[in-house]
Amino acid sequence: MNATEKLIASAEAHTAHTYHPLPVVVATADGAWLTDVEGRRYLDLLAGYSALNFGHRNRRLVDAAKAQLERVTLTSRAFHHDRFAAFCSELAELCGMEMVLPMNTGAEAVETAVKTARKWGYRVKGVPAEMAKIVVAGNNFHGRTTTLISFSTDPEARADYGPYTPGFEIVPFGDLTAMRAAVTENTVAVLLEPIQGEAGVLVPPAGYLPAVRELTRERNVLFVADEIQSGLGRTGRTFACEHENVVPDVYVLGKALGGGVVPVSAVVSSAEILGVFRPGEHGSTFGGNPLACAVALEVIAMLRTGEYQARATELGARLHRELRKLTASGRATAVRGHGLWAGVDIAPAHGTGREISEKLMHRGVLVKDTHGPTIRIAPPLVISEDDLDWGLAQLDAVVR
Ligand code: IF1
Repeated sequence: MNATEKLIASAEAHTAHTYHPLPVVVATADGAWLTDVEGRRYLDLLAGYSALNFGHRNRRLVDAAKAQLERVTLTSRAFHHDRFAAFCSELAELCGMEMVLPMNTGAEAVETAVKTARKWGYRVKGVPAEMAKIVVAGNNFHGRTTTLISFSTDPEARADYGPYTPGFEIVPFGDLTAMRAAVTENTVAVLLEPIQGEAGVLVPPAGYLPAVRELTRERNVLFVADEIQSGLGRTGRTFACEHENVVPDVYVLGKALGGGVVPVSAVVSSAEILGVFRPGEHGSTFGGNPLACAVALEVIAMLRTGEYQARATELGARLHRELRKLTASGRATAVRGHGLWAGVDIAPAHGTGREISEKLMHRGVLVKDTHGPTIRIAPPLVISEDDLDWGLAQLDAVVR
Protein backbone atom coordinates (compact mmCIF):
# COMPACT_ATOMS: atom_id res chain seq x y z
CA MET A 1 0.00 0.00 0.00
CA ASN A 2 1.26 3.51 -0.76
CA ALA A 3 1.03 6.39 1.71
CA THR A 4 -2.43 7.41 0.46
CA GLU A 5 -3.87 3.92 0.88
CA LYS A 6 -2.23 3.41 4.27
CA LEU A 7 -3.56 6.70 5.64
CA ILE A 8 -7.06 6.14 4.26
CA ALA A 9 -7.23 2.63 5.70
CA SER A 10 -6.06 3.84 9.08
CA ALA A 11 -8.46 6.80 9.10
CA GLU A 12 -11.38 4.58 8.12
CA ALA A 13 -10.57 2.13 10.90
CA HIS A 14 -10.65 4.87 13.51
CA THR A 15 -13.40 7.31 12.58
CA ALA A 16 -17.18 7.22 12.24
CA HIS A 17 -18.02 7.01 8.54
CA THR A 18 -20.06 10.20 8.30
CA TYR A 19 -18.43 11.05 4.97
CA HIS A 20 -17.42 9.22 1.80
CA PRO A 21 -14.38 11.32 0.93
CA LEU A 22 -12.60 11.16 -2.41
CA PRO A 23 -9.46 8.96 -2.06
CA VAL A 24 -7.02 11.87 -1.85
CA VAL A 25 -4.94 12.65 1.24
CA VAL A 26 -3.98 16.32 1.35
CA ALA A 27 -0.62 17.22 2.90
CA THR A 28 -0.14 20.92 2.04
CA ALA A 29 -2.08 23.70 0.31
CA ASP A 30 -1.51 27.19 -1.05
CA GLY A 31 -3.95 29.55 -2.76
CA ALA A 32 -6.23 27.45 -4.98
CA TRP A 33 -3.92 24.41 -4.99
CA LEU A 34 -3.56 21.31 -2.78
CA THR A 35 -0.70 18.80 -2.70
CA ASP A 36 -1.33 15.23 -1.53
CA VAL A 37 0.96 12.89 0.38
CA GLU A 38 2.29 11.48 -2.91
CA GLY A 39 3.20 14.97 -4.10
CA ARG A 40 0.35 15.16 -6.63
CA ARG A 41 -1.28 18.59 -7.06
CA TYR A 42 -4.96 19.39 -7.29
CA LEU A 43 -6.91 22.52 -8.16
CA ASP A 44 -9.43 23.05 -5.34
CA LEU A 45 -12.86 23.90 -6.77
CA LEU A 46 -14.66 23.19 -3.50
CA ALA A 47 -12.77 25.64 -1.21
CA GLY A 48 -13.99 24.04 1.97
CA TYR A 49 -17.64 24.53 0.93
CA SER A 50 -16.87 28.25 0.62
CA ALA A 51 -14.89 28.60 3.85
CA LEU A 52 -11.73 29.19 1.82
CA ASN A 53 -12.88 32.21 -0.19
CA PHE A 54 -9.44 33.82 0.27
CA GLY A 55 -7.53 30.71 -0.71
CA HIS A 56 -5.52 28.23 1.33
CA ARG A 57 -3.10 29.81 3.84
CA ASN A 58 -3.93 33.34 2.70
CA ARG A 59 -0.84 35.32 3.67
CA ARG A 60 -2.71 38.12 5.39
CA LEU A 61 -4.83 35.68 7.39
CA VAL A 62 -1.93 33.45 8.40
CA ASP A 63 0.09 36.51 9.47
CA ALA A 64 -2.85 37.81 11.51
CA ALA A 65 -3.19 34.41 13.18
CA LYS A 66 0.56 34.12 13.84
CA ALA A 67 0.73 37.57 15.42
CA GLN A 68 -2.23 36.81 17.68
CA LEU A 69 -0.81 33.42 18.64
CA GLU A 70 2.04 35.35 20.25
CA ARG A 71 -0.36 37.51 22.30
CA VAL A 72 -3.43 35.67 23.66
CA THR A 73 -5.61 33.03 22.01
CA LEU A 74 -8.49 32.47 24.47
CA THR A 75 -9.94 34.37 27.43
CA SER A 76 -13.51 33.03 27.44
CA ARG A 77 -16.19 35.74 27.60
CA ALA A 78 -15.74 35.94 31.38
CA PHE A 79 -13.32 38.77 30.56
CA HIS A 80 -12.92 41.25 27.70
CA HIS A 81 -9.95 41.12 25.31
CA ASP A 82 -8.40 43.78 23.09
CA ARG A 83 -9.63 42.45 19.72
CA PHE A 84 -13.27 41.98 20.68
CA ALA A 85 -14.64 45.53 20.40
CA ALA A 86 -13.12 46.05 16.94
CA PHE A 87 -14.38 42.66 15.73
CA CYS A 88 -17.95 43.41 16.81
CA SER A 89 -18.05 47.02 15.61
CA GLU A 90 -16.36 46.34 12.28
CA LEU A 91 -18.45 43.24 11.51
CA ALA A 92 -21.63 45.12 12.41
CA GLU A 93 -20.52 47.98 10.14
CA LEU A 94 -19.74 45.59 7.24
CA CYS A 95 -23.29 44.23 7.60
CA GLY A 96 -24.92 47.64 8.03
CA MET A 97 -26.15 46.43 11.42
CA GLU A 98 -25.60 47.42 15.06
CA MET A 99 -24.78 44.32 17.08
CA VAL A 100 -22.93 40.97 16.85
CA LEU A 101 -23.27 37.70 18.76
CA PRO A 102 -20.08 35.68 18.04
CA MET A 103 -20.02 31.90 17.80
CA ASN A 104 -17.74 29.35 16.08
CA THR A 105 -19.43 27.01 13.62
CA GLY A 106 -22.25 27.72 11.22
CA ALA A 107 -24.63 25.39 13.00
CA GLU A 108 -23.97 27.16 16.29
CA ALA A 109 -24.76 30.50 14.63
CA VAL A 110 -28.01 29.19 13.13
CA GLU A 111 -28.98 27.69 16.50
CA THR A 112 -28.21 31.09 18.05
CA ALA A 113 -30.39 32.79 15.41
CA VAL A 114 -33.25 30.38 16.26
CA LYS A 115 -32.88 31.20 19.95
CA THR A 116 -32.67 34.94 19.14
CA ALA A 117 -35.88 34.82 17.09
CA ARG A 118 -37.76 32.88 19.73
CA LYS A 119 -36.51 35.15 22.54
CA TRP A 120 -37.44 38.23 20.50
CA GLY A 121 -40.83 36.66 19.74
CA TYR A 122 -41.66 36.22 23.41
CA ARG A 123 -40.05 39.38 24.82
CA VAL A 124 -40.72 41.91 22.03
CA LYS A 125 -43.44 40.62 19.69
CA GLY A 126 -45.43 39.14 22.58
CA VAL A 127 -45.98 35.61 21.25
CA PRO A 128 -47.47 33.37 23.98
CA ALA A 129 -44.93 31.17 25.79
CA GLU A 130 -43.83 28.00 23.93
CA MET A 131 -45.90 29.01 20.85
CA ALA A 132 -43.17 30.52 18.63
CA LYS A 133 -43.05 29.25 15.03
CA ILE A 134 -40.29 29.63 12.46
CA VAL A 135 -40.91 29.15 8.72
CA VAL A 136 -38.14 27.42 6.74
CA ALA A 137 -37.75 26.22 3.13
CA GLY A 138 -37.79 22.66 1.84
CA ASN A 139 -34.36 21.36 0.78
CA ASN A 140 -32.78 23.64 3.36
CA PHE A 141 -29.40 23.04 4.90
CA HIS A 142 -28.60 24.98 8.06
CA GLY A 143 -26.35 22.57 9.96
CA ARG A 144 -26.36 19.21 11.69
CA THR A 145 -27.58 19.75 15.27
CA THR A 146 -30.71 17.88 16.38
CA THR A 147 -32.82 21.04 16.21
CA LEU A 148 -31.55 22.05 12.78
CA ILE A 149 -32.06 18.60 11.24
CA SER A 150 -35.52 18.54 12.83
CA PHE A 151 -36.65 20.79 9.96
CA SER A 152 -34.50 19.20 7.26
CA THR A 153 -36.29 17.54 4.34
CA ASP A 154 -33.22 15.42 3.55
CA PRO A 155 -33.78 11.90 4.92
CA GLU A 156 -30.02 11.29 5.17
CA ALA A 157 -29.58 14.35 7.37
CA ARG A 158 -32.69 13.66 9.47
CA ALA A 159 -33.34 9.91 9.83
CA ASP A 160 -33.16 8.23 13.23
CA TYR A 161 -32.41 11.38 15.20
CA GLY A 162 -35.84 11.85 16.80
CA PRO A 163 -37.57 13.04 18.85
CA TYR A 164 -37.46 16.18 16.72
CA THR A 165 -37.63 19.80 17.85
CA PRO A 166 -41.12 21.27 17.21
CA GLY A 167 -41.98 24.83 16.13
CA PHE A 168 -40.93 24.84 12.48
CA GLU A 169 -43.09 25.09 9.33
CA ILE A 170 -41.58 23.90 6.04
CA VAL A 171 -42.69 25.56 2.77
CA PRO A 172 -41.36 25.07 -0.78
CA PHE A 173 -38.38 27.35 -1.56
CA GLY A 174 -39.47 30.15 -3.88
CA ASP A 175 -43.20 29.71 -3.20
CA LEU A 176 -44.47 32.95 -1.71
CA THR A 177 -48.10 31.82 -1.58
CA ALA A 178 -47.12 28.91 0.63
CA MET A 179 -44.97 31.23 2.75
CA ARG A 180 -47.80 33.72 3.16
CA ALA A 181 -50.14 30.91 4.24
CA ALA A 182 -47.60 29.55 6.73
CA VAL A 183 -47.03 32.86 8.55
CA THR A 184 -49.35 33.22 11.56
CA GLU A 185 -49.50 35.60 14.51
CA ASN A 186 -47.13 33.24 16.35
CA THR A 187 -44.53 33.24 13.60
CA VAL A 188 -41.36 34.87 14.90
CA ALA A 189 -39.07 34.37 11.90
CA VAL A 190 -38.55 33.17 8.36
CA LEU A 191 -35.17 31.42 8.06
CA LEU A 192 -33.79 31.10 4.52
CA GLU A 193 -30.58 30.57 2.62
CA PRO A 194 -30.80 33.35 -0.02
CA ILE A 195 -29.34 30.75 -2.42
CA GLN A 196 -29.67 27.12 -1.28
CA GLY A 197 -26.22 25.52 -1.22
CA GLU A 198 -26.59 21.85 -0.41
CA ALA A 199 -29.79 21.69 -2.46
CA GLY A 200 -27.59 22.29 -5.48
CA VAL A 201 -26.96 26.06 -5.56
CA LEU A 202 -30.61 26.91 -6.08
CA VAL A 203 -31.23 30.59 -6.87
CA PRO A 204 -34.80 31.61 -6.00
CA PRO A 205 -37.08 33.22 -8.63
CA ALA A 206 -36.42 36.94 -9.13
CA GLY A 207 -38.52 38.94 -6.73
CA TYR A 208 -38.88 36.14 -4.20
CA LEU A 209 -36.48 37.55 -1.61
CA PRO A 210 -37.92 41.10 -1.85
CA ALA A 211 -41.41 39.63 -1.45
CA VAL A 212 -40.31 37.66 1.62
CA ARG A 213 -38.79 40.87 2.97
CA GLU A 214 -42.09 42.70 2.43
CA LEU A 215 -44.17 39.88 3.92
CA THR A 216 -41.99 39.61 7.03
CA ARG A 217 -42.01 43.38 7.52
CA GLU A 218 -45.80 43.48 7.10
CA ARG A 219 -46.35 40.68 9.60
CA ASN A 220 -43.72 41.74 12.18
CA VAL A 221 -41.66 38.58 11.53
CA LEU A 222 -37.84 38.48 11.51
CA PHE A 223 -36.23 37.75 8.14
CA VAL A 224 -33.19 35.65 9.06
CA ALA A 225 -30.76 35.15 6.15
CA ASP A 226 -28.36 32.23 6.47
CA GLU A 227 -25.43 33.61 4.44
CA ILE A 228 -22.95 31.11 5.87
CA GLN A 229 -22.20 29.71 2.43
CA SER A 230 -23.66 32.36 0.08
CA GLY A 231 -22.13 35.34 1.86
CA LEU A 232 -18.76 37.11 2.14
CA GLY A 233 -18.06 37.52 -1.57
CA ARG A 234 -19.03 34.12 -2.98
CA THR A 235 -21.81 35.40 -5.28
CA GLY A 236 -20.06 38.61 -6.29
CA ARG A 237 -21.53 40.73 -3.47
CA THR A 238 -20.77 40.85 0.23
CA PHE A 239 -24.15 39.19 0.80
CA ALA A 240 -26.29 37.22 -1.67
CA CYS A 241 -29.33 39.22 -0.47
CA GLU A 242 -27.77 42.30 -2.09
CA HIS A 243 -28.49 40.97 -5.57
CA GLU A 244 -32.14 41.78 -4.92
CA ASN A 245 -31.50 44.81 -2.71
CA VAL A 246 -32.82 42.96 0.31
CA VAL A 247 -31.58 43.70 3.83
CA PRO A 248 -32.70 40.99 6.27
CA ASP A 249 -33.29 41.60 9.97
CA VAL A 250 -30.62 39.08 10.89
CA TYR A 251 -27.52 37.83 9.04
CA VAL A 252 -26.10 34.44 10.01
CA LEU A 253 -22.44 34.21 8.99
CA GLY A 254 -19.73 31.54 9.21
CA LYS A 255 -17.25 29.62 7.01
CA ALA A 256 -15.26 32.35 5.19
CA LEU A 257 -15.57 34.69 8.20
CA GLY A 258 -12.68 32.65 9.61
CA GLY A 259 -11.01 32.37 6.18
CA GLY A 260 -10.54 28.64 6.55
CA VAL A 261 -7.95 29.30 9.31
CA VAL A 262 -10.15 29.16 12.44
CA PRO A 263 -13.90 28.54 12.91
CA VAL A 264 -15.65 31.89 13.23
CA SER A 265 -19.39 32.47 12.97
CA ALA A 266 -21.76 35.16 14.12
CA VAL A 267 -25.33 36.41 14.27
CA VAL A 268 -25.46 40.07 13.20
CA SER A 269 -28.53 42.25 13.70
CA SER A 270 -30.02 45.36 15.35
CA ALA A 271 -29.71 46.37 18.98
CA GLU A 272 -33.46 45.86 19.36
CA ILE A 273 -33.23 42.24 18.28
CA LEU A 274 -29.90 41.16 19.81
CA GLY A 275 -30.73 43.31 22.84
CA VAL A 276 -33.20 40.64 23.99
CA PHE A 277 -30.39 38.65 25.64
CA ARG A 278 -29.39 39.13 29.25
CA PRO A 279 -26.17 37.80 30.87
CA GLY A 280 -26.27 34.04 31.33
CA GLU A 281 -28.90 33.42 28.62
CA HIS A 282 -26.53 32.27 25.88
CA GLY A 283 -22.81 31.64 25.51
CA SER A 284 -19.89 29.69 24.09
CA THR A 285 -16.42 28.83 25.39
CA PHE A 286 -14.66 29.86 22.17
CA GLY A 287 -17.19 32.33 20.75
CA GLY A 288 -15.43 35.64 19.98
CA ASN A 289 -12.00 34.41 21.10
CA PRO A 290 -8.94 36.61 20.39
CA LEU A 291 -7.51 34.34 17.67
CA ALA A 292 -10.88 34.17 15.90
CA CYS A 293 -11.32 37.95 16.17
CA ALA A 294 -7.81 38.62 14.82
CA VAL A 295 -8.39 36.49 11.73
CA ALA A 296 -11.96 37.74 11.20
CA LEU A 297 -10.81 41.36 11.48
CA GLU A 298 -8.45 40.72 8.56
CA VAL A 299 -11.28 39.04 6.60
CA ILE A 300 -13.50 42.08 7.22
CA ALA A 301 -10.71 44.42 6.05
CA MET A 302 -10.28 42.35 2.89
CA LEU A 303 -14.01 42.41 2.16
CA ARG A 304 -14.33 46.14 2.81
CA THR A 305 -12.46 47.05 -0.40
CA GLY A 306 -14.87 45.15 -2.64
CA GLU A 307 -12.04 43.61 -4.68
CA TYR A 308 -13.00 40.03 -3.81
CA GLN A 309 -16.63 40.68 -4.65
CA ALA A 310 -15.60 42.25 -7.99
CA ARG A 311 -13.32 39.29 -8.70
CA ALA A 312 -16.10 36.80 -7.97
CA THR A 313 -18.37 38.72 -10.35
CA GLU A 314 -15.79 38.82 -13.14
CA LEU A 315 -14.55 35.23 -12.82
CA GLY A 316 -18.10 34.07 -12.10
CA ALA A 317 -19.22 35.38 -15.49
CA ARG A 318 -16.38 33.38 -17.07
CA LEU A 319 -17.37 30.29 -15.07
CA HIS A 320 -21.03 30.43 -16.02
CA ARG A 321 -20.24 31.23 -19.68
CA GLU A 322 -18.17 28.03 -19.87
CA LEU A 323 -20.72 25.93 -17.97
CA ARG A 324 -23.52 27.06 -20.26
CA LYS A 325 -21.64 25.29 -23.08
CA LEU A 326 -22.25 22.02 -21.21
CA THR A 327 -26.00 22.59 -21.16
CA ALA A 328 -25.99 23.82 -24.78
CA SER A 329 -24.32 20.54 -25.82
CA GLY A 330 -26.68 18.45 -23.68
CA ARG A 331 -23.86 17.21 -21.47
CA ALA A 332 -25.41 18.94 -18.48
CA THR A 333 -29.15 19.20 -17.91
CA ALA A 334 -28.93 22.36 -15.79
CA VAL A 335 -26.47 24.87 -14.43
CA ARG A 336 -27.41 27.14 -11.50
CA GLY A 337 -25.67 29.70 -9.36
CA HIS A 338 -24.37 33.21 -9.05
CA GLY A 339 -20.83 34.58 -9.10
CA LEU A 340 -18.07 32.04 -8.44
CA TRP A 341 -20.60 29.46 -7.31
CA ALA A 342 -22.35 26.91 -9.50
CA GLY A 343 -24.31 23.71 -9.28
CA VAL A 344 -24.07 21.58 -12.43
CA ASP A 345 -26.48 18.71 -13.08
CA ILE A 346 -24.48 16.27 -15.22
CA ALA A 347 -26.52 14.49 -17.91
CA PRO A 348 -26.96 10.90 -16.62
CA ALA A 349 -25.35 9.45 -19.77
CA HIS A 350 -22.07 10.99 -18.65
CA GLY A 351 -22.12 9.54 -15.15
CA THR A 352 -23.16 10.47 -11.65
CA GLY A 353 -21.80 13.45 -9.76
CA ARG A 354 -19.57 11.10 -7.82
CA GLU A 355 -18.18 9.44 -10.96
CA ILE A 356 -17.42 12.85 -12.48
CA SER A 357 -15.77 13.96 -9.23
CA GLU A 358 -13.53 10.88 -9.31
CA LYS A 359 -12.60 11.41 -12.97
CA LEU A 360 -11.78 15.04 -12.19
CA MET A 361 -9.68 13.95 -9.24
CA HIS A 362 -7.54 11.81 -11.58
CA ARG A 363 -7.05 14.95 -13.69
CA GLY A 364 -5.98 17.02 -10.69
CA VAL A 365 -9.22 18.87 -10.01
CA LEU A 366 -11.28 18.51 -6.81
CA VAL A 367 -15.01 19.23 -6.72
CA LYS A 368 -17.80 17.82 -4.55
CA ASP A 369 -20.81 15.97 -5.81
CA THR A 370 -24.04 16.60 -3.94
CA HIS A 371 -27.19 14.59 -4.53
CA GLY A 372 -27.15 12.38 -7.60
CA PRO A 373 -26.13 14.20 -10.77
CA THR A 374 -25.06 17.50 -9.22
CA ILE A 375 -21.53 18.73 -8.75
CA ARG A 376 -20.92 21.94 -6.88
CA ILE A 377 -18.20 24.34 -8.08
CA ALA A 378 -16.95 26.99 -5.66
CA PRO A 379 -13.29 27.91 -6.22
CA PRO A 380 -11.40 30.19 -3.88
CA LEU A 381 -12.13 33.76 -5.03
CA VAL A 382 -8.37 34.19 -5.48
CA ILE A 383 -8.19 31.57 -8.25
CA SER A 384 -6.39 32.85 -11.36
CA GLU A 385 -8.19 33.07 -14.69
CA ASP A 386 -5.76 30.54 -16.18
CA ASP A 387 -6.33 28.04 -13.36
CA LEU A 388 -10.11 28.47 -13.64
CA ASP A 389 -9.92 27.93 -17.42
CA TRP A 390 -7.70 24.88 -16.92
CA GLY A 391 -10.09 23.40 -14.34
CA LEU A 392 -13.08 23.93 -16.59
CA ALA A 393 -11.19 22.34 -19.49
CA GLN A 394 -10.79 19.21 -17.34
CA LEU A 395 -14.54 19.20 -16.64
CA ASP A 396 -15.22 19.62 -20.34
CA ALA A 397 -12.93 16.66 -21.06
CA VAL A 398 -14.49 14.26 -18.53
CA VAL A 399 -18.06 15.11 -19.53
CA ARG A 400 -17.64 13.81 -23.08
C1 IF1 B 1 -21.46 18.94 6.15
C2 IF1 B 1 -23.65 20.71 3.23
C3 IF1 B 1 -22.69 22.67 2.15
C4 IF1 B 1 -24.30 25.70 5.31
C5 IF1 B 1 -25.31 26.66 5.54
C6 IF1 B 1 -25.12 26.36 7.88
C7 IF1 B 1 -24.12 25.41 7.72
C8 IF1 B 1 -23.69 25.06 6.42
C9 IF1 B 1 -25.96 27.37 4.38
C10 IF1 B 1 -23.52 24.77 8.95
C11 IF1 B 1 -22.62 24.03 6.26
C12 IF1 B 1 -21.33 22.44 5.10
C13 IF1 B 1 -21.44 21.41 6.19
C14 IF1 B 1 -20.77 20.18 5.64
C15 IF1 B 1 -20.87 20.26 4.13
C16 IF1 B 1 -21.30 21.65 3.81
C17 IF1 B 1 -22.55 21.71 3.05
F1 IF1 B 1 -23.45 19.86 2.24
F2 IF1 B 1 -23.58 20.14 4.40
F3 IF1 B 1 -24.79 21.36 3.11
F4 IF1 B 1 -21.77 23.53 2.01
F5 IF1 B 1 -23.70 22.77 1.39
N1 IF1 B 1 -25.70 26.97 6.80
N2 IF1 B 1 -22.38 23.47 5.15
O1 IF1 B 1 -23.91 25.38 4.03
O2 IF1 B 1 -22.20 25.23 9.13
O3 IF1 B 1 -21.82 23.92 11.22
O4 IF1 B 1 -20.82 23.11 9.09
O5 IF1 B 1 -19.97 25.22 10.14
O6 IF1 B 1 -22.06 19.01 7.24
O7 IF1 B 1 -21.39 17.92 5.47
P1 IF1 B 1 -21.15 24.31 9.94
